[in-house]
Amino acid sequence: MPTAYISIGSNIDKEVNIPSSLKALEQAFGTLECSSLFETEPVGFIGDSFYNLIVRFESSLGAKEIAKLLRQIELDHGRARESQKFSARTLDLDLILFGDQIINDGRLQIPRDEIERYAFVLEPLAEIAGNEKHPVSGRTYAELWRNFDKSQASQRKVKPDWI
Ligand code: PH2
Ligand code: MG
Repeated sequence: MPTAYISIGSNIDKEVNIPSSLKALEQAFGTLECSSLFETEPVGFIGDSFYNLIVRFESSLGAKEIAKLLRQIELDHGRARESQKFSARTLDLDLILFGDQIINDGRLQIPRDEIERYAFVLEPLAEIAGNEKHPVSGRTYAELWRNFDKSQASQRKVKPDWI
């Protein structure tokens, strides 16, 4: 079964939405492995800080089915349907990787280019999958994170008592 990696982000009621989303993901997909939780400054706009993390699970579902379930969990958590990319959000769930699959059909992009672009995705990914290779570049996530320009990134690991 391919391994799915989901990037999770929230900057509205994040102390509620993150643990609740983890419960919903576990119900939908089974056992999750989680990265550390990071508190991160918003990238691309000014606003409240985010919680971001990466989870992974194995799944016999297809990428489209997984993405559809993620959309439903977002909506269940009060996500506005047509929210702007660079705006506050209750919950953002993105399928960023699915095995070695490469998909670009206009709706789904796997691997997501956010992996190489944003510290809030790459740092937690490198933490739980450092030795795995990016299916396009062939570089490991540890290597990508080592070479990442961290001068703009403002984030730290946090451990709230619900984690
Ligand atoms: N998501 C965005 C835009 N900016 N910044 C942080 N820190 N974390 C996010 O998850 C995030 C963001 C669009 O999805
Ligand atoms: Mg996103």
